[in-house]
Amino acid sequence: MKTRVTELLGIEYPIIQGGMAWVAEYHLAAGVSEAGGLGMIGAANAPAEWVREQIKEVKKITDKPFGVNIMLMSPNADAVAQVVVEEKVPVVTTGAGNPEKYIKMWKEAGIKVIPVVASVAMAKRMERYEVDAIVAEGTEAGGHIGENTTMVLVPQIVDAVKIPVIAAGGIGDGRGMAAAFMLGAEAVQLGTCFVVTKESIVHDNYKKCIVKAKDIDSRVTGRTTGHPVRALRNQMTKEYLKLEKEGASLEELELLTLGGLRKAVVEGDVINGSVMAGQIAGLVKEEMSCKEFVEKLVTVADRLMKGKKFYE
Ligand code: TUI
Repeated sequence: MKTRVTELLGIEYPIIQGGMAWVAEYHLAAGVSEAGGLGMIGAANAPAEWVREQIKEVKKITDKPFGVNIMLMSPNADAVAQVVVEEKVPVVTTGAGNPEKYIKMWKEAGIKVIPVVASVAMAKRMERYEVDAIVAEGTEAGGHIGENTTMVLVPQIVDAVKIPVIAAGGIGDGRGMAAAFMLGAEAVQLGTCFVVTKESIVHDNYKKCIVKAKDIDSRVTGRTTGHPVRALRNQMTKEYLKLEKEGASLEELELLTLGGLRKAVVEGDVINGSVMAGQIAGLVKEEMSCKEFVEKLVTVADRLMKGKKFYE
């Protein structure tokens, strides 16, 4: 399974872990990197010094490559952008915005830069800034999302740019991985499946919610505010969507979601908290180690890409 992405990043398998807020801390990142993929620390809204500590902890556990995901809407994005340079992080992915102002600095520091995008226009723009690869994230993904599905976004971005494309959103097993490769992707990024791994430190209630989820259990809040976010349906999404329908103010809506992800991940309050997950949650049935999961993913994808049947 060698592709331009495995070559670029120096990883065994073309699999990247999503930079999920509160979830993607050093235990998970090290677990995925040790399994042969690219583990990520999700900086989200965290202070830069927290990110620095996480980087140091990953390096204690593994010598393999890893990365940091920078959420560009964070008030700490500028400071985190500096920390990844100081700590010589091998790979940076970005989300929820345009990373242009940092790219030159990161490239000069030898960092591989991989923005997550949700449109062809943004992918082309990033290519002009000489980024190393692009993650094309479909609306099936959890958390902050764009409009296009992975099925339509990936081939259009593959045709629009020359740099490698990594598919994300709705990928949950070897079939999804093989399908993404058929669309022209050279790697996949997964989030939801890695939430339910042994190395993931999320509250057990959060893992149980994903394992119990059915295909129709995800909701998108915040379409009216311009910040659509996908999470599993619960009391919070129900109230949020009701308020949104009633034309509630941004302040009222924010009050409902403030700290919601932390509440669910750390405290296990999966009723009032925000249980962000992708549409593929319905496919996730058991907790595995990162190594078990990655190996199963690769084994099935490899068989399918060699023309063998899934069920043989
Ligand atoms: O970033 C994500 N997913 C996220 S970030 C996050 S933290 C958060 N929590 C609550 C509310 C909002 C954020 C949770 N999940 N995925 C990557 C991603 N990036 N999806 C879409 C985009 C994106 C959107 C617009 C990338 C670029 C972009 O460009 C806009 C521009 O500036 O032109």
